[in-house]
Amino acid sequence: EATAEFESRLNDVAASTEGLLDRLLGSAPLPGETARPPRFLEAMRYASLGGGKRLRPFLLIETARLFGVENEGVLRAAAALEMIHCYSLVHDDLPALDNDDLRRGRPTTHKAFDEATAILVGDGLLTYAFDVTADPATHADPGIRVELVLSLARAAGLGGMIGGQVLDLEAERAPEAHKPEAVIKLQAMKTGALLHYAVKAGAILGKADAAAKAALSDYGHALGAAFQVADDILDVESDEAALGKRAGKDADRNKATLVAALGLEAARERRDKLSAAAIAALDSFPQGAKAIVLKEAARFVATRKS
Ligand code: GRG
Repeated sequence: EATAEFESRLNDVAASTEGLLDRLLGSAPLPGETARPPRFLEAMRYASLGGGKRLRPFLLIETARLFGVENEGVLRAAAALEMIHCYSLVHDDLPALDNDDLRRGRPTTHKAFDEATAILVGDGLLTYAFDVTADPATHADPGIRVELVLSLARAAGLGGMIGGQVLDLEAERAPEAHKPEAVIKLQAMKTGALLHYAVKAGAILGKADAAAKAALSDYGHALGAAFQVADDILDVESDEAALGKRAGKDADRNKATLVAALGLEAARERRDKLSAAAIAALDSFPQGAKAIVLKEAARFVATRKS
Protein backbone atom coordinates (compact mmCIF):
# COMPACT_ATOMS: atom_id res chain seq x y z
CA GLU A 1 0.00 0.00 0.00
CA ALA A 2 2.83 2.39 0.89
CA THR A 3 4.57 1.40 -2.35
CA ALA A 4 1.41 2.13 -4.36
CA GLU A 5 1.09 5.53 -2.70
CA PHE A 6 4.74 6.30 -3.42
CA GLU A 7 4.37 5.30 -7.08
CA SER A 8 1.25 7.34 -7.51
CA ARG A 9 2.89 10.40 -5.89
CA LEU A 10 6.02 9.96 -8.04
CA ASN A 11 3.82 9.87 -11.18
CA ASP A 12 1.88 12.95 -10.05
CA VAL A 13 5.05 14.89 -9.31
CA ALA A 14 6.59 13.85 -12.65
CA ALA A 15 3.48 15.09 -14.46
CA SER A 16 3.31 18.41 -12.63
CA THR A 17 7.06 19.02 -12.99
CA GLU A 18 6.81 18.25 -16.69
CA GLY A 19 3.85 20.64 -16.96
CA LEU A 20 5.71 23.51 -15.32
CA LEU A 21 8.93 22.89 -17.29
CA ASP A 22 6.81 22.94 -20.43
CA ARG A 23 5.38 26.34 -19.46
CA LEU A 24 8.73 27.79 -18.33
CA LEU A 25 10.29 26.65 -21.59
CA GLY A 26 7.46 28.01 -23.70
CA SER A 27 7.92 30.62 -26.39
CA ALA A 28 6.88 33.59 -24.21
CA PRO A 29 10.00 35.68 -23.48
CA LEU A 30 10.96 36.59 -19.91
CA PRO A 31 11.49 40.25 -18.99
CA GLY A 32 14.65 41.36 -20.77
CA GLU A 33 14.43 38.69 -23.44
CA THR A 34 13.22 39.57 -26.90
CA ALA A 35 12.05 36.51 -28.85
CA ARG A 36 13.28 33.09 -27.80
CA PRO A 37 15.32 31.48 -30.62
CA PRO A 38 13.10 28.61 -31.80
CA ARG A 39 15.77 25.97 -32.51
CA PHE A 40 17.58 26.65 -29.25
CA LEU A 41 14.34 26.56 -27.30
CA GLU A 42 13.56 23.24 -28.94
CA ALA A 43 16.94 21.93 -27.75
CA MET A 44 16.33 23.15 -24.19
CA ARG A 45 12.94 21.43 -24.25
CA TYR A 46 14.49 18.27 -25.68
CA ALA A 47 16.98 18.17 -22.81
CA SER A 48 14.44 18.66 -20.06
CA LEU A 49 11.06 17.29 -21.18
CA GLY A 50 9.85 13.79 -21.88
CA GLY A 51 11.82 11.56 -19.58
CA GLY A 52 13.48 11.00 -16.27
CA LYS A 53 12.12 9.82 -12.97
CA ARG A 54 11.94 13.36 -11.56
CA LEU A 55 13.22 12.00 -8.26
CA ARG A 56 14.74 15.31 -7.14
CA PRO A 57 11.50 17.29 -7.64
CA PHE A 58 9.68 14.47 -5.85
CA LEU A 59 11.94 14.72 -2.79
CA LEU A 60 11.60 18.49 -2.66
CA ILE A 61 7.83 18.51 -3.05
CA GLU A 62 7.19 15.63 -0.64
CA THR A 63 9.44 17.17 2.01
CA ALA A 64 7.57 20.48 1.83
CA ARG A 65 4.29 18.54 1.94
CA LEU A 66 5.32 17.04 5.29
CA PHE A 67 4.81 20.53 6.67
CA GLY A 68 1.55 21.07 4.83
CA VAL A 69 3.18 23.33 2.24
CA GLU A 70 1.99 22.56 -1.26
CA ASN A 71 1.83 25.35 -3.82
CA GLU A 72 3.08 26.67 -7.15
CA GLY A 73 6.19 28.15 -5.49
CA VAL A 74 7.27 24.71 -4.27
CA LEU A 75 6.74 23.34 -7.77
CA ARG A 76 8.87 26.15 -9.20
CA ALA A 77 11.74 25.34 -6.81
CA ALA A 78 11.39 21.67 -7.84
CA ALA A 79 11.38 22.44 -11.58
CA ALA A 80 14.43 24.66 -11.14
CA LEU A 81 16.27 21.81 -9.41
CA GLU A 82 15.34 19.47 -12.24
CA MET A 83 16.79 22.01 -14.71
CA ILE A 84 20.14 21.79 -12.90
CA HIS A 85 19.96 18.01 -13.00
CA CYS A 86 19.12 18.00 -16.74
CA TYR A 87 21.97 20.41 -17.46
CA SER A 88 24.39 18.10 -15.63
CA LEU A 89 23.22 15.17 -17.76
CA VAL A 90 23.59 17.14 -21.02
CA HIS A 91 27.13 18.25 -20.16
CA ASP A 92 28.14 14.89 -18.71
CA ASP A 93 27.14 13.17 -21.97
CA LEU A 94 29.34 15.44 -24.13
CA PRO A 95 32.29 13.89 -26.00
CA ALA A 96 34.80 15.66 -23.71
CA LEU A 97 33.26 13.96 -20.67
CA ASP A 98 31.39 10.65 -20.87
CA ASN A 99 30.77 10.72 -24.64
CA ASP A 100 27.39 9.02 -24.47
CA ASP A 101 25.03 8.62 -27.42
CA LEU A 102 21.91 7.74 -25.47
CA ARG A 103 20.17 9.28 -22.47
CA ARG A 104 16.72 8.48 -21.15
CA GLY A 105 16.28 6.09 -24.09
CA ARG A 106 16.85 8.76 -26.76
CA PRO A 107 19.85 10.30 -28.51
CA THR A 108 21.76 12.66 -26.19
CA THR A 109 21.27 16.39 -26.80
CA HIS A 110 24.57 16.81 -28.66
CA LYS A 111 23.60 13.90 -30.94
CA ALA A 112 20.08 15.18 -31.58
CA PHE A 113 21.38 18.75 -32.14
CA ASP A 114 25.10 19.49 -32.06
CA GLU A 115 27.85 19.95 -29.49
CA ALA A 116 27.84 23.75 -29.38
CA THR A 117 24.07 23.72 -28.88
CA ALA A 118 24.36 21.11 -26.11
CA ILE A 119 26.95 23.20 -24.26
CA LEU A 120 24.72 26.26 -24.45
CA VAL A 121 21.61 24.26 -23.50
CA GLY A 122 23.39 23.20 -20.31
CA ASP A 123 24.46 26.77 -19.60
CA GLY A 124 20.95 28.01 -20.36
CA LEU A 125 19.30 25.50 -18.02
CA LEU A 126 21.80 26.20 -15.23
CA THR A 127 21.19 29.93 -15.42
CA TYR A 128 17.44 29.63 -15.81
CA ALA A 129 17.28 27.46 -12.68
CA PHE A 130 18.57 30.37 -10.59
CA ASP A 131 16.21 32.79 -12.31
CA VAL A 132 13.24 30.56 -11.49
CA THR A 133 14.37 30.02 -7.88
CA ALA A 134 15.06 33.70 -7.19
CA ASP A 135 11.85 34.96 -8.79
CA PRO A 136 9.29 36.33 -6.29
CA ALA A 137 6.77 33.84 -7.72
CA THR A 138 8.73 31.10 -5.93
CA HIS A 139 8.29 32.60 -2.46
CA ALA A 140 7.09 35.97 -1.21
CA ASP A 141 9.85 36.16 1.42
CA PRO A 142 13.18 37.30 -0.11
CA GLY A 143 15.03 35.69 2.84
CA ILE A 144 13.64 32.28 1.88
CA ARG A 145 14.56 32.85 -1.76
CA VAL A 146 18.14 33.78 -0.90
CA GLU A 147 18.42 30.71 1.34
CA LEU A 148 17.26 28.52 -1.55
CA VAL A 149 19.57 30.18 -4.09
CA LEU A 150 22.60 29.95 -1.81
CA SER A 151 21.92 26.31 -0.90
CA LEU A 152 21.39 25.42 -4.57
CA ALA A 153 24.57 27.22 -5.65
CA ARG A 154 26.54 25.34 -3.00
CA ALA A 155 25.01 21.97 -3.88
CA ALA A 156 25.64 22.45 -7.60
CA GLY A 157 29.04 24.15 -7.30
CA LEU A 158 32.62 23.37 -6.32
CA GLY A 159 31.66 22.09 -2.88
CA GLY A 160 29.06 19.82 -4.45
CA MET A 161 28.27 18.47 -7.90
CA ILE A 162 31.00 20.22 -9.89
CA GLY A 163 33.62 19.53 -7.21
CA GLY A 164 32.61 15.86 -7.31
CA GLN A 165 32.83 15.80 -11.08
CA VAL A 166 36.35 17.27 -10.89
CA LEU A 167 37.40 14.56 -8.40
CA ASP A 168 35.83 12.01 -10.72
CA LEU A 169 37.92 13.22 -13.66
CA GLU A 170 41.10 13.32 -11.57
CA ALA A 171 40.42 9.80 -10.27
CA GLU A 172 41.16 8.44 -13.74
CA ARG A 173 44.82 9.16 -13.04
CA ALA A 174 45.02 8.98 -9.23
CA PRO A 175 45.21 5.55 -7.59
CA GLU A 176 44.48 6.92 -4.08
CA ALA A 177 41.15 8.30 -5.37
CA HIS A 178 39.90 4.72 -5.72
CA LYS A 179 40.03 3.96 -1.99
CA PRO A 180 36.54 3.50 -0.51
CA GLU A 181 36.65 6.68 1.64
CA ALA A 182 37.72 8.78 -1.36
CA VAL A 183 34.98 7.31 -3.57
CA ILE A 184 32.40 7.89 -0.84
CA LYS A 185 33.42 11.56 -0.61
CA LEU A 186 33.41 11.98 -4.40
CA GLN A 187 29.94 10.48 -4.68
CA ALA A 188 28.55 12.53 -1.80
CA MET A 189 29.58 15.61 -3.77
CA LYS A 190 28.83 14.55 -7.33
CA THR A 191 25.39 13.03 -6.84
CA GLY A 192 24.58 13.33 -3.14
CA ALA A 193 24.70 17.13 -2.91
CA LEU A 194 21.83 17.74 -5.33
CA LEU A 195 19.66 15.03 -3.77
CA HIS A 196 20.43 16.50 -0.35
CA TYR A 197 19.46 19.95 -1.63
CA ALA A 198 16.09 18.55 -2.74
CA VAL A 199 15.27 17.61 0.84
CA LYS A 200 16.84 20.76 2.28
CA ALA A 201 14.84 23.02 -0.04
CA GLY A 202 11.64 21.20 0.94
CA ALA A 203 12.52 21.80 4.60
CA ILE A 204 13.28 25.48 3.95
CA LEU A 205 9.97 25.99 2.12
CA GLY A 206 8.16 24.00 4.81
CA LYS A 207 9.74 26.19 7.51
CA ALA A 208 10.92 23.09 9.35
CA ASP A 209 12.33 23.59 12.85
CA ALA A 210 15.97 22.75 13.69
CA ALA A 211 15.23 19.19 14.84
CA ALA A 212 13.22 18.36 11.73
CA LYS A 213 15.89 19.94 9.52
CA ALA A 214 18.59 17.81 11.17
CA ALA A 215 16.59 14.58 10.72
CA LEU A 216 15.84 15.43 7.10
CA SER A 217 19.48 16.28 6.49
CA ASP A 218 20.53 12.83 7.75
CA TYR A 219 17.86 11.33 5.50
CA GLY A 220 19.11 13.32 2.48
CA HIS A 221 22.74 12.32 3.01
CA ALA A 222 21.94 8.62 3.42
CA LEU A 223 19.54 8.59 0.48
CA GLY A 224 22.05 10.40 -1.77
CA ALA A 225 24.77 7.90 -0.93
CA ALA A 226 22.42 4.93 -1.41
CA PHE A 227 21.38 6.32 -4.80
CA GLN A 228 24.93 6.46 -6.14
CA VAL A 229 26.00 3.02 -4.85
CA ALA A 230 22.82 1.65 -6.42
CA ASP A 231 23.85 3.34 -9.68
CA ASP A 232 27.31 1.73 -9.56
CA ILE A 233 25.67 -1.65 -8.92
CA LEU A 234 23.14 -1.15 -11.74
CA ASP A 235 26.00 -0.40 -14.15
CA VAL A 236 27.67 -3.68 -13.31
CA GLU A 237 24.41 -5.65 -13.37
CA SER A 238 23.47 -4.24 -16.78
CA ASP A 239 26.97 -5.16 -17.94
CA GLU A 240 26.51 -8.71 -16.69
CA ALA A 241 23.05 -8.95 -18.25
CA ALA A 242 23.71 -7.44 -21.65
CA LEU A 243 27.34 -6.36 -21.89
CA GLY A 244 26.12 -2.84 -21.09
CA LYS A 245 28.14 -0.14 -22.77
CA ARG A 246 28.56 2.26 -19.88
CA ALA A 247 29.84 -0.22 -17.34
CA GLY A 248 32.45 -1.41 -19.78
CA LYS A 249 33.42 2.16 -20.48
CA ASP A 250 33.62 3.08 -16.78
CA ALA A 251 36.02 0.20 -16.27
CA ASP A 252 38.03 1.21 -19.36
CA ARG A 253 38.35 4.77 -18.16
CA ASN A 254 39.37 3.67 -14.68
CA LYS A 255 36.40 5.40 -13.06
CA ALA A 256 36.23 5.41 -9.28
CA THR A 257 33.16 3.39 -8.31
CA LEU A 258 32.17 1.80 -5.03
CA VAL A 259 31.71 -1.58 -6.70
CA ALA A 260 35.36 -1.42 -7.77
CA ALA A 261 36.44 -0.17 -4.32
CA LEU A 262 34.43 -2.59 -2.19
CA GLY A 263 33.39 -5.48 -4.43
CA LEU A 264 29.84 -6.20 -5.58
CA GLU A 265 28.57 -7.95 -2.46
CA ALA A 266 29.89 -5.32 -0.03
CA ALA A 267 28.50 -2.58 -2.27
CA ARG A 268 25.06 -4.21 -2.15
CA GLU A 269 25.28 -4.43 1.65
CA ARG A 270 26.28 -0.77 1.86
CA ARG A 271 23.39 0.26 -0.41
CA ASP A 272 20.88 -1.59 1.75
CA LYS A 273 22.35 -0.22 5.00
CA LEU A 274 22.22 3.33 3.68
CA SER A 275 18.63 2.89 2.55
CA ALA A 276 17.72 1.57 6.02
CA ALA A 277 19.59 4.49 7.63
CA ALA A 278 17.62 6.97 5.52
CA ILE A 279 14.38 5.35 6.65
CA ALA A 280 15.52 5.29 10.28
CA ALA A 281 16.42 8.99 10.13
CA LEU A 282 12.72 9.70 9.66
CA ASP A 283 11.67 7.54 12.62
CA SER A 284 12.60 10.28 15.04
CA PHE A 285 10.69 12.69 12.90
CA PRO A 286 7.86 14.39 14.78
CA GLN A 287 5.51 13.92 11.82
CA GLY A 288 6.61 10.31 11.35
CA ALA A 289 3.34 8.95 10.01
CA LYS A 290 3.30 11.46 7.16
CA ALA A 291 6.86 10.57 6.19
CA ILE A 292 5.74 7.28 4.65
CA VAL A 293 6.30 8.26 1.01
CA LEU A 294 9.78 9.60 1.80
CA LYS A 295 10.56 6.29 3.49
CA GLU A 296 9.32 4.48 0.39
CA ALA A 297 11.56 6.72 -1.72
CA ALA A 298 14.57 5.47 0.25
CA ARG A 299 13.47 1.88 -0.44
CA PHE A 300 12.92 2.66 -4.10
CA VAL A 301 16.38 4.20 -4.52
CA ALA A 302 17.96 0.94 -3.34
CA THR A 303 15.72 -1.42 -5.31
CA ARG A 304 15.24 0.53 -8.56
CA LYS A 305 16.14 -1.13 -11.84
CA SER A 306 16.92 2.03 -13.83
C1 GRG B 1 28.02 19.29 -14.81
C2 GRG B 1 29.32 17.79 -16.37
C3 GRG B 1 28.61 17.95 -15.10
C4 GRG B 1 28.55 16.89 -14.30
C5 GRG B 1 28.08 16.82 -12.94
C6 GRG B 1 25.86 14.63 -11.61
C7 GRG B 1 26.87 14.71 -12.69
C8 GRG B 1 28.12 15.41 -12.46
C9 GRG B 1 26.66 14.17 -13.89
C10 GRG B 1 25.45 13.48 -14.26
C11 GRG B 1 25.78 12.20 -14.92
C12 GRG B 1 25.63 11.01 -14.06
C13 GRG B 1 25.41 9.74 -14.78
C14 GRG B 1 25.72 11.09 -12.74
C15 GRG B 1 25.54 10.00 -11.84
C16 GRG B 1 24.26 10.19 -11.16
C17 GRG B 1 23.13 9.66 -11.96
C18 GRG B 1 22.94 8.21 -12.03
C19 GRG B 1 22.32 10.48 -12.54
C20 GRG B 1 21.09 10.05 -13.22
O1 GRG B 1 20.08 10.40 -12.35
P1 GRG B 1 18.64 9.77 -12.41
O2 GRG B 1 18.72 8.28 -12.32
O3 GRG B 1 18.22 10.16 -13.90
O4 GRG B 1 17.79 10.47 -11.41
P2 GRG B 1 16.80 10.50 -14.50
O5 GRG B 1 16.98 10.28 -15.98
O6 GRG B 1 15.78 9.58 -13.90
O7 GRG B 1 16.56 11.92 -14.18
